[in-house]
Amino acid sequence: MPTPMPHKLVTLQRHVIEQQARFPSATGDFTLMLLDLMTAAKLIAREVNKAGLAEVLGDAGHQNVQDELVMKLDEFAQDRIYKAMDHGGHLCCMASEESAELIPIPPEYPHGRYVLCFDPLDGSSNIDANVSIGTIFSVHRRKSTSGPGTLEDVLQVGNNIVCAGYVIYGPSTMLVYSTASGVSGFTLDPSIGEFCLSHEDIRTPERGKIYSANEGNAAYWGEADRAYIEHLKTPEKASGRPYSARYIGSLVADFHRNLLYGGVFLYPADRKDPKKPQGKLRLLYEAQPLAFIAEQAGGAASDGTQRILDIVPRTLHDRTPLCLGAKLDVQLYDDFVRRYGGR
Ligand code: P6P
Repeated sequence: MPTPMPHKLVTLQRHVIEQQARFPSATGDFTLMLLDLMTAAKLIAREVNKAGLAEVLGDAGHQNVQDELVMKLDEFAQDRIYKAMDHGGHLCCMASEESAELIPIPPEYPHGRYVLCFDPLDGSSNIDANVSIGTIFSVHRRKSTSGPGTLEDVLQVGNNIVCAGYVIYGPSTMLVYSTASGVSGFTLDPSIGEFCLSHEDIRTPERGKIYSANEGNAAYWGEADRAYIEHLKTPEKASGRPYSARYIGSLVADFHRNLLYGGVFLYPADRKDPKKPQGKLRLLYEAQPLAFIAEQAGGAASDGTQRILDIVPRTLHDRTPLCLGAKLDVQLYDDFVRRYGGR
């Protein structure tokens, strides 16, 4: 019995090209850049999906049978994205959660109009337990006019994002992205090596029924954070409370479930680690891209006092408190922060 196929089989390539057609002046540069990124995602998916079987777990440094250096999965993901994106002439530079400094394009390759920020494998500490993990990315247009990209090209507000998305490596591999005209989800069909449209125009519910937060950190949160989570746990029929607690500890997995089912994710500033007074999550590689997706799907994202997309990054590795998901739940968090006089 042949595999039933949807009548309207839309691959990611076709979708990206159809998006390009909406911009008559488009050169195809942006499209080719996205297709290069998609290739990297497929290669990472292949390695992640066999992680339990092949020598791709654990620490880097040991040689495999071909005398290749076997890399940890997140180093592998970083390497695959870099090698997919460094030579196409679409980027002027890159920035990664895994790299302390800005990643230049090799001088032998042309420098393009875009900047790529990415977290190559977020949640990779979960891979040994076979928990879903993900790649998160966002794209800006460069601000400088030519040549190698600069920090100024990377440290841009989220409002300037032209494309953002994530790949979730779970029971199936999905790529979810937006070019500021809604959010679409594609599921990888490994038998044909194509991402196929499976979630057209994703809209997230205005009010959720799930909250995702690591309550083990509650002693280190602010009063507003604790009061907000307690509020979501307090029965009140009209607002659908108490919400269900769902926390995987892998941001892409928690976000993706909340995006589809309706929910709010909270990672506040916590006093647990004095080196991270703004909390654990990175502005450029986690908060900004997912805030872009959330807003494009009708949701919201704030740090409790302002939209994530309005925050001006100061350094490559700025961290930020993050409330992300259903619009009314994020607005309610902001109200709690105001009511308690700040985070
Ligand atoms: P905690 C994974 O390390 C990560 O960066 C995100 O994917 C996840 O949401 C968060 O950290 C989990 O952090 O402190 O709850 O373990």
